Amino acid sequence: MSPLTMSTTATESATVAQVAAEIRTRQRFVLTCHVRPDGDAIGSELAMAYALRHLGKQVRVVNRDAAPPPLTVFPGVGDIEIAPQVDDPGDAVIVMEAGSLDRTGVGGLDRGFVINIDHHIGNSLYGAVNWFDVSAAACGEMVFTLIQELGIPLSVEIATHVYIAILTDTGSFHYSSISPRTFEICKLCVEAGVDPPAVARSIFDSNNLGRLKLFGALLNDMELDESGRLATLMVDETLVTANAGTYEDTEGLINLPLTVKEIQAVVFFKEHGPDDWRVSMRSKGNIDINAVAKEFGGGGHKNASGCSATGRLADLKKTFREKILEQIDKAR
Ligand SMILES: [Mn+2]
Repeated sequence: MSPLTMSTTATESATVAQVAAEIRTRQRFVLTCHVRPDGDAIGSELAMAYALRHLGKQVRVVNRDAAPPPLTVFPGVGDIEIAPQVDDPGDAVIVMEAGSLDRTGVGGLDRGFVINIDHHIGNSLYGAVNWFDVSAAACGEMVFTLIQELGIPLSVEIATHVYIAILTDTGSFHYSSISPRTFEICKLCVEAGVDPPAVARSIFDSNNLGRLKLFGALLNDMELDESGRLATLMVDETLVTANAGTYEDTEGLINLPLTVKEIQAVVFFKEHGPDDWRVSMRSKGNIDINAVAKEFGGGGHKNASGCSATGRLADLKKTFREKILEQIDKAR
């Protein structure tokens, strides 16, 4: 993928005013986010889509993967195009929540004018304009700021998607990335008509029985380190098939062990092929789980991060346990 001409230096973020200026002068937009989108990715995109349409812009939202099923009840989710390729990148492509252009899984974006909006540590600054803020609890916070900068009123649709982005990306207000601003934004969203209990019920209480049973089976096999502070979970094709579930059904499982008071961190291994693993990690408070993910070329946030790793599971478990326990000790 050829890098585009940068209007900012490699380590410097554009300002929200610069991003707003680039948006004002353009008319046709393609919005996208990372593969296997989460609530922040979908919420950020759709809040932005509603905002741009308010300005009379033409907007397409194109993702490689469908939104998580619990989100399908929210406005605009049904209009997202699912495609691996974009033939016409419009006047600008706004990429949200993606550390690199490859992370979108959508081809053809590099031919457009790319505006990169992200709050992850280690964004590769692939855009013509790169706006990043690692202090934002969600990309949705940045989108909110941008919408304000553009002078667009907070409709209930925009507010709903900003709220979804924040609610999901903070792990229901559990992660250390939360700031007073997070609540200021949520307050304005609620004033604009968001119904927090209804949103929470739709997102978190939409389980099916099969998924609950798969959770049960995987939790039954959960391992704890000797000190009882680190939980290890694993899923492979055999386990999924035996429980008549899918890999998508394991979404959210990783957060459950952290509800145990003594457990400080979780590592979850998902098999993607022979000796090929996707590793997701979660931690509490000051424990920097992202430091471990970074060592394996991954990334995310201090309390929620992930990477890929190859090797025998027994070896990987040992390696990750050691590195995570090191971080747990460091945070004390
Ligand atoms: Mn995010």
